[in-house]
Amino acid sequence: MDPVVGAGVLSAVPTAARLAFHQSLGTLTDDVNRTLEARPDLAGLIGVDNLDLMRDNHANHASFMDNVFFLGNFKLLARIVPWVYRVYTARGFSLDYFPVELQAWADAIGNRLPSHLSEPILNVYAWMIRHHGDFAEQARLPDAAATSPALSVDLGRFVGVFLEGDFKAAERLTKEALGESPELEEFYLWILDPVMREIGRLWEHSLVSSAQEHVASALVTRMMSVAYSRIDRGPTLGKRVVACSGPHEQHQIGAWMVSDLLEARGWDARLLGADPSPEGLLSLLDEFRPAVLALSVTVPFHLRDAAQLIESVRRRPGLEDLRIMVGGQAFAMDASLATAIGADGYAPDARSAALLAEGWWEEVQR
Ligand code: B12
Repeated sequence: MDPVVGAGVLSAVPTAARLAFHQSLGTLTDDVNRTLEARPDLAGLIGVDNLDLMRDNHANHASFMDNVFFLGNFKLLARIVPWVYRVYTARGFSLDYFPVELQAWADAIGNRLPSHLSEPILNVYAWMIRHHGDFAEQARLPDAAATSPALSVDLGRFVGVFLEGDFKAAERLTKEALGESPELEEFYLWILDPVMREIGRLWEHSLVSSAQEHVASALVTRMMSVAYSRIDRGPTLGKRVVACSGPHEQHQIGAWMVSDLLEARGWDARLLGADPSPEGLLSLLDEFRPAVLALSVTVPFHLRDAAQLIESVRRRPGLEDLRIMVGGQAFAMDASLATAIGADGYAPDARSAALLAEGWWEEVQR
């Protein structure tokens, strides 16, 4: 059975229970680490030299569940769990680790929280444990390699040169695919975006290391800087946008693309990059007075932080007219998350982000 469909049976965790869970995240994570580390069969469950990876998984699990309870979105839970199974089994974890881990969370929650608060949370854990087989099956389904949305190029050649950080070769391949003076939008959306998606897919299957992923990201940012320097700027006509990633979010290439494509359409853009300080962002909004804030969120466990940031922007006197759009892969599985975190709009890619901002600007001018 597809767990995404089955997740419909779960009911929202009441506020008091999810706040108690939120406040106990550190303690619960320590309990789960201790329980797993005390098991004589640990090496069989997580493989060799994987203790830090297991602790990382527990920290991420805590943040992720906190977000799921905050959003009351169990389809998100059902969609992410197979990804977790895939990533960790590709790194030597046994499938048997997951029900053991989930039971350790259930025991820790049962021990630490009073029963009227733990009960609704334990229902969710019982459901996850019951669906272990379904999650394992979903994780085993083959996934297709990323392709360019409009070009029939061999992305594998690009992936190879990006993983080596080979600027010259990447430039040569780009010119072969898009001609001597590639359009910014085509270069970003038809080449860089799918190439990075494919590198992510390979990382997920442990076929690419984190170091290689970093090398590829560095090359992308170098190539984007060169492309950016060629933008033909006209007068900005007062159209102002601030673009950044959400709090704690390290993925920033998407926000850069949104910012650059808006600049190419005559917007005056301020790009803050990754993990901005909420206070710094608010001060910039006060001073710069943009019409649009474009916020990028990739990792689902950063959604709660993004929601809190949006809430503080909404409460800020003087920013009542600011429109907030969100995008990034956290919304790819479920676009309704954009409204759930308080945004005015969502766009699936940087081109549609630019069109949405233009539409908003035209509305204001009328
Ligand atoms: C590069 C990369 C990194 C780099 C980021 C470097 C940088 N300077 O940005 C580093 C190494 C830091 C990193 C870290 C991590 N990463 Co990473 N990363 C990637 C990778 C390979 C590419 C990301 C990227 O730049 N894509 C290209 C951009 C252009 O795509 P995009 O952001 O989606 O943007 C497009 C649209 O979404 C949209 N858009 C984006 N932002 C916005 C904003 C608005 C307002 C709008 C309207 C539209 C919009 O427009 C863009 C262009 O069309 C992806 C794989 C993938 N599928 O993308 C994994 C991926 C995102 N990472 C992943 C993970 C798990 C992580 C880590 C948790 C673990 C790790 N790998 O170390 C950490 C988390 C760090 C953190 N705290 O945020 C997972 C997330 C999976 C999930 N289910 O959550 C992915 C999907 C890999 C995978 N297949 O498993 N990562």
